[in-house]
Amino acid sequence: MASAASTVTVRGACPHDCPDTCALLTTVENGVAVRVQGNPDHRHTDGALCTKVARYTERTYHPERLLTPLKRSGPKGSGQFVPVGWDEALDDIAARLKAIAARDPQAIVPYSYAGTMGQVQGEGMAARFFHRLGASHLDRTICAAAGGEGLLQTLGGKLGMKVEFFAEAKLILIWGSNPIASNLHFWRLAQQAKRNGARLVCIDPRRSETAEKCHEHIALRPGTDAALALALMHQLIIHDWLDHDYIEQHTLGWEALRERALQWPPERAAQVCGVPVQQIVELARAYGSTKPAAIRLNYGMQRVRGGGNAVRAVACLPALVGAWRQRAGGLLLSASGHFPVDRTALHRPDLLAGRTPRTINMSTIGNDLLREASPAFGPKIEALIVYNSNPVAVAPESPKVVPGFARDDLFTVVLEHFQTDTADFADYVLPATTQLEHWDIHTSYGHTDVLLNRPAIAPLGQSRPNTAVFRVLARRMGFEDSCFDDDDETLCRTAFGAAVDFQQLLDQGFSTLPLPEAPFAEGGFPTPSGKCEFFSQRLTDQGLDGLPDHLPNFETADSDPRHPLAMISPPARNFLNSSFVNVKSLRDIEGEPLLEMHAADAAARGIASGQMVRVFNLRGSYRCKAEVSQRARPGVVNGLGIWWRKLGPDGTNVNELTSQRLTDLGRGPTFYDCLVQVEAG
Ligand SMILES: Nc1nc2c(c(=O)[nH]1)N[C@H]1C(S)=C(S)[C@@H](COP(=O)(O)OP(=O)(O)OC[C@H]3O[C@@H](n4cnc5c(=O)[nH]c(N)nc54)[C@H](O)[C@@H]3O)O[C@H]1N2
Ligand SMILES: Nc1nc2c(c(=O)[nH]1)N[C@H]1C(S)=C(S)[C@@H](COP(=O)(O)OP(=O)(O)OC[C@H]3O[C@@H](n4cnc5c(=O)[nH]c(N)nc54)[C@H](O)[C@@H]3O)O[C@H]1N2
Ligand SMILES: [Mo]
Repeated sequence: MASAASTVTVRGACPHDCPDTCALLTTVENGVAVRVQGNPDHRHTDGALCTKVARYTERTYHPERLLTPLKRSGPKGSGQFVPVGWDEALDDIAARLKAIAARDPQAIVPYSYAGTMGQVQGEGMAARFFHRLGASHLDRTICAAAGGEGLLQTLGGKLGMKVEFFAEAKLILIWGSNPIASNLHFWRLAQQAKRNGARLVCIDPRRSETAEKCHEHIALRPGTDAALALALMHQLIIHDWLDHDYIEQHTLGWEALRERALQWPPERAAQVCGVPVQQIVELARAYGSTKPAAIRLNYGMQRVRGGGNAVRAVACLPALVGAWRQRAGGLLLSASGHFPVDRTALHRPDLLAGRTPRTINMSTIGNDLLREASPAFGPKIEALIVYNSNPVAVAPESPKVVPGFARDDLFTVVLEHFQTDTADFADYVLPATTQLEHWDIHTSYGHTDVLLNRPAIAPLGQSRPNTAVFRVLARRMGFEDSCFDDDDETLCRTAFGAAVDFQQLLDQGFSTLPLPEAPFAEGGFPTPSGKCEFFSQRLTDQGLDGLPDHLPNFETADSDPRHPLAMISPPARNFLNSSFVNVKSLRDIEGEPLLEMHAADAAARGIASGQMVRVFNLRGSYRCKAEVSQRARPGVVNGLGIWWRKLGPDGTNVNELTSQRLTDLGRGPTFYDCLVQVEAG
C-alpha cells in the first residue's frame, strides 16, 4: 500500500492479549515507523485504538529495548549482564540443553503465554521445538482455564454470540468485565445499544469505569456470581419467565437444575453476595422479560475457587429464557473456539514420536520450581525457556516464584523486548522483535475475524523473532526435520491451511469467518448430547458435581479473621497485564501502585487517602499507596495490576499476596480469592 516514495503504510494486527485484536496501519517513513493507527476498513477496529497501542512507536523505539543477546554476569535477580554474540549464546544454550536432555528432556520446561497472541510467534515454531525435544508440556492456565472449561462443559466450547450484534440488544449484562479498560471496542457497541434504548447492568465488586456508566451496578462480593445466577434462575422459574420449548428441545438436565435453583431464593443469594434482595429480584425480572437479552461475561469472575462453576451457572441463563434464538441474545465470554486453526500442522505433535511428557501447570510454577524429583512429579526442573510472558511479575505467590527463579542450579533463557522482572533472573536474555518487525497471523477471542500481520520495519538492533531463535536452536540441537526450515510466512499459511483465504489476508489484512448470525438459535451445541448441558455427565464421570453450584471462596473472612479484607487485582486501563508498565507516558497516567479502599475500611484502620500502606497476609507483604475510593465496596480492596516488581516502592507487586490454589474446573489460578489485612506504614 505505497503512498509516497519514502512513505509506506503496512497492514498489521495488534498482538496483545485483549479481546479486541485490532487491525493496525503502520506508517513507515524511510524505514522508521512513525505512526500506528487503527484500520478504518476493519469494522471491529473502526479506525480507533486504545491509548496503549496508539503509542506503539514509543514502546518499539523505547531506549531500553533489548538489542543484543545478554549473558548474566552477577547473581540471579541482580540484573547484571554483559552483551554476547548470538553464536556464543546459542552454542552455549544448546550445549546446556543437550546435557540436560541426555538425562531427561522433561527437566526442560517451556514457559510462555500471550505476550503476543500470534499463532506464529506464539507456539508456531516453539511447539515444534519442544515436541521434538520431548520437553515437559506446559498447561497454559493462567488466564482463562476455569471459564474455558465451564463453557466447554455447558455450551461445548469457547463459542458464543457474534460481538457486533450486542449493538441490537435491549438488555446487556456486563458481568465480571470492565470493557472501558479492557475491551474498548465492545464498549462502543454497548453505547450504541444504550442509545437505542438498551438497559446496561454491570455485575462487578468494583465500581469500575464501566460500572459507573451503566444504568445499574450490582457490587457483589468476589466469588459469589454462581449464587447470583442461581437466584436469577429461581426467579425465572417461580415467575415462569422461561422458554419451555427451547428448554425441552435444546437442553439437558432441566429437572435437576430446576431443583438446584429452587434452593436459591433471592434472600439466600443476597446474603452470600452482599447485595440487596430487591436488586436480584429486579435483575431477574429484567432478564426474564426483555428480548433480546445479551450477556458479556469476562474472565474477571472466574479467578476464584468456584470460577468454573460460576461460568457454568451464568452460561445456563440464555437457554432458560431462549435468548439464543435471536442474534442479539445469548452470551459471549470467548469466541476463540470458532477459529479453525490447524494445530496439528502448525505444532507438529507427531514430533513427540510416541513420548508422553509430563505436564507442568504454569499457575503453580512457584511450587514446581521448588520441587525435588519424585515418582509423582518426575525430574526436578533444570531449565526454563521463557518467551511471551513475565512470570516473575504475573504468576501467583511471588514468595515462591522468586526463590524458584533464583535457584542457582536452574538454567533460564528469556526471550524478551525488555529487561523485565523475569529477565533479571535469566542466564541468557535474547532480544526479540516486536509486532512491527515480524510476520504473524491472529485469531481473536472477542470477534470472529482472522488478521494477518506483516512486518513494517526491519528488526531493531540484533533482535530476532521467536521463531528464528527456535529454528536455529533446533539445528544446534541436531534436529534435522524439514519443518524447522519453514519460514514465518509459510507458518502463517500453515496456521489455517485452506480454511482461510490467504490472498484476501494479503490484500486487505483481515478475513471474516463464515459463521451463522445466531450460533445456537436451533440448538446444535457441540457437547456430547448436542444440547446446552445444564447437567454434565463428563463432570460426573470425573467425580464432580454434574450441575453448577456456588462454591464459596477458599479464603472467606470467617476462615481467617486476622486478614478480613478480600483483595482483587484486576487490569489497569493503561497497562496490558505487565506489558507497557515501562512505557513512561502510560505509567505516568497510572501514577503508582494503588490500593483502592472503601472509606469505612480505611477509617477503621486510621488510613487516609494517599498514605503508604502495608498490605499483607500469611504469604507475604506488599507496600503501596492507599486511595480511599468509591470504586471499592466495603470489605473488598482493589489492587490494580500488574506493576513490575522492580518499579514498586518495595520491589514487590500484588502477586506477593496471591495464592497458588487452583480453581474447581480447569486447574486455573485464583488471583481474586485472596484475603489480606492493611495497615498504615
Ligand atoms: N487495558 C487492559 N486491557 C486488558 C488487560 C489489561 O491488563 N489491561 N488484560 C487483558 C486480559 S489478559 C484479559 S484475560 C482480558 C479480560 O480480562 P479480565 O480480567 O476479565 O478483565 P476485565 O474485563 O477488566 O474484567 C475484570 C472485572 O472483573 C471484576 N471482578 C473481579 N472479581 C470478580 C468477581 O468475583 N465477580 C465479578 N462479577 N466480577 C469480578 C473486576 O473488578 C474487573 O472490573 O482483558 C484484556 N484486556
Ligand atoms: N494479580 C494478578 N495477576 C495476574 C492477573 C490478574 O488479574 N491479577 N491476570 C492474569 C492474566 S489474565 C494473564 S493473561 C497473565 C498475563 O501474563 P503474561 O502473558 O506473562 O503477560 P504480560 O505480563 O503482558 O507479559 C508478556 C511479556 O511478553 C513479552 N512479549 C510480547 N511480545 C513478544 C514477542 O513477540 N516475543 C517475545 N519473546 N516476547 C514478547 C512482553 O514484552 C511482556 O514482557 O497474568 C495473570 N496475572
Ligand atoms: Mo488474561
